[in-house]
Amino acid sequence: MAPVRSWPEDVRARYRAAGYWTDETFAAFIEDRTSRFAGNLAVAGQDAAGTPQRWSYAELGERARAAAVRLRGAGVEPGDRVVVALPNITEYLEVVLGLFRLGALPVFALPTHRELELTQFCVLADAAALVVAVGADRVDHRAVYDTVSAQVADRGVEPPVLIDVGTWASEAADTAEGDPGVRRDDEKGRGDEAVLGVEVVPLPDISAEETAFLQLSGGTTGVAKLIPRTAADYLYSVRASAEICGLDASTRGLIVLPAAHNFPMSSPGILGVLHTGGAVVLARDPSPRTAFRLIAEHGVTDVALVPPLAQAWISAAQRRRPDLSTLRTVQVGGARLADSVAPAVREVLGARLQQVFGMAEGLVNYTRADDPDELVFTTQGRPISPDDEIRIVDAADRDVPEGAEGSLLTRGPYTIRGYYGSPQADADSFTADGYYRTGDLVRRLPSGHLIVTGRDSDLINRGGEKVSTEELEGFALTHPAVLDAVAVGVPDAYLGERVVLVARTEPDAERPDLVGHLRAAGLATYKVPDEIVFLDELPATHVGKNSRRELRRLLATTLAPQAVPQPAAPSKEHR
Ligand code: OOB
Repeated sequence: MAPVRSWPEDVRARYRAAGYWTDETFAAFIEDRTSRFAGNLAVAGQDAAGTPQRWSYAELGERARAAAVRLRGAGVEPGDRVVVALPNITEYLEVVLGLFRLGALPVFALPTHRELELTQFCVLADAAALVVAVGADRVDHRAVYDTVSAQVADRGVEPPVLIDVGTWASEAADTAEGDPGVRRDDEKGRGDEAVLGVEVVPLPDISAEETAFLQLSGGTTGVAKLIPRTAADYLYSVRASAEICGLDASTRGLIVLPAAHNFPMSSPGILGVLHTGGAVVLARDPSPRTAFRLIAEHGVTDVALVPPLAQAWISAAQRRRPDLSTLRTVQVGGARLADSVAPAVREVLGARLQQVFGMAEGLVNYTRADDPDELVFTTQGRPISPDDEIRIVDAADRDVPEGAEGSLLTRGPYTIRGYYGSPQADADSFTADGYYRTGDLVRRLPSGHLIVTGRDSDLINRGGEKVSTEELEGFALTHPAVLDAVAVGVPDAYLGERVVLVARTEPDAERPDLVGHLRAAGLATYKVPDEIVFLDELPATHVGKNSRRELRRLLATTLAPQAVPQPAAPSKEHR
């Protein structure tokens, strides 16, 4: 395993003494919760073939043990890294819990990652296996795997083996006939001792403070980095999140974002629900139609959304008037929710809004249940832990005056001190005394709540004038015809960067006069976009956030003066 810069021993001792860090490993967590809540419903969803599944905690535990045996049969050893790239299907939980049970380390890729990213992850993690679900979607996973294998080999690393969970359900059905005690592992053939449900792999010999899995750095720009998380730090954030968010055995948590992303996994997400004995409801796709059906069918109480999805739900709910009466909390995070959209969560979806500002590297902030609306609508919450250390600094790393905008630095009991085997990334992203440089610009209120005002790099520098993309987007979103808006800086020979606002409207809607709208809002002239581009759809990152990088690329090719307009070029409107 690659070296990792970790917490100093005195800090570890402090986190243990405070009760944040316990000895519980993921394997122990799974064993404990699946027996403690044995009779409760744990999971409802579809398997790779689209067959509905409902598993109790007892069955989930049994499946985790069986998956551990199966994974070991496929050549995965304790300590191995395994890249998991699965959609929100029930096999995802079998695989992840099975890897933890075996003591192997999941590397949480997303189902939309392809050759380029998967090769990067396999090389960075020196992965023993790549897990996909052939047949679960229209992707030719075998062809992707062949390319990844070849590219990984080209880079001098042993290629991963392919593990296809697309066949797991049918193999189990072929050999089990309903009785888990006689299910057999086909790879080993009938007759030997590898009988699933009978053979059990030993509990892994790892401590809770060792790296247990690798998350991907979620920034919408930059090169891939792997984030090493331990059971001690991660399960602390899960327990504390579940408590802050009020989860209990009655929780029905709908997972519409990619299950492997940090937000739906642990804030409080799947792990928070399993911690408290509630049920995880997996949505195969994030459309409002599917989600609304699942909410009514399963009595969903909690869901986590990114802002574009929250807006899609709000506009769909206004049209369709679905039964969302069981919904208690709609969490919105991952990107800045416009203040102007926030009230609609209660008005239209009938649920409490909770803003979540987190990062896979650690720090997570929540608005709290007893916060006044003003804070819930306009801030991104405050940190989970009293021991989350926050610094807000200027370009020279000096603390800014209280309440002023600055770059957010943080360290704490569940924020990493270094990436997985990337000394260069560590030097760039951490201070000498261990603070993580989030890259986010924030302001802090006296209550401790943070307002995300932008990214260090999301300021458009228009001839020396700084334009906050978030601010501009917020104003654009106050126009009723604008469904979504992203402001980006596009290279400009005169200004350095000029401001382009990309707005999404209904496909056949008349183009709104956004320049007039923004001027009327009293926005400084330098912030009024130099160009406005209307698109029916905005390019998205793998987790569904608007992708600024992809937009910049699109704009550079379709809007650059030297570029020949493409047939599918977006419509332009110059001011
Ligand atoms: C979550 O994690 P990542 O790793 O995909 O992205 C982290 C970055 C943050 O540094 C920030 O730039 C942005 O995403 N972000 C937000 C935000 N939540 C995340 N920016 C503004 N407002 C928010 N509410 O995105 C993530 C991880 C755990 C929980 C929630 C989100």
